[in-house]
Amino acid sequence: MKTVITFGTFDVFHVGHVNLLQRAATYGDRLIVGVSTDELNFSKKGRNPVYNQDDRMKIINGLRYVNLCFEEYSLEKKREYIEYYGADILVMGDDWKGKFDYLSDICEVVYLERTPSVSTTEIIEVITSR
Ligand code: C2G
Repeated sequence: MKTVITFGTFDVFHVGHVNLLQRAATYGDRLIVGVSTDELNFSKKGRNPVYNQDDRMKIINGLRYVNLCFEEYSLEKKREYIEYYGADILVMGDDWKGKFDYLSDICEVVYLERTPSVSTTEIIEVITSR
């Protein structure tokens, strides 16, 4: 059985997130998703997500091609998470291209093309400008 793992904030869940998760799931038999905590997101982006981590986890957990999700507390803990969940493949969007190649000693690392023209930041801009 092959386990796929991916990570993300998935704030203001949109079609780019769905496309990524759906394609990630096709790389194995089960898909595990690490969802960034609010605190991790604040430290990365300097703002809180629009949806809090419990709601973001609930949304990801509700997708039929996601088997399990957990809170990602630190970007530096990827190796631990991959080993803990026994993941065979790490899938990330290509905005992270090359960034996780150092993990290829313990799993296959795959970068998928991002869905063009959709992002949480843009959605927030559109809504706030109305
Ligand atoms: N994504 C995509 N197409 C978009 C927007 C996002 O394919 N138009 C993908 C990203 O490449 C990522 C996933 O959806 O693989 C989640 O995106 P974000 O929530 O923006 O993830 P990020 O904040 O980059 O967190 O440890 C890594 C981080 O947790 C990733």
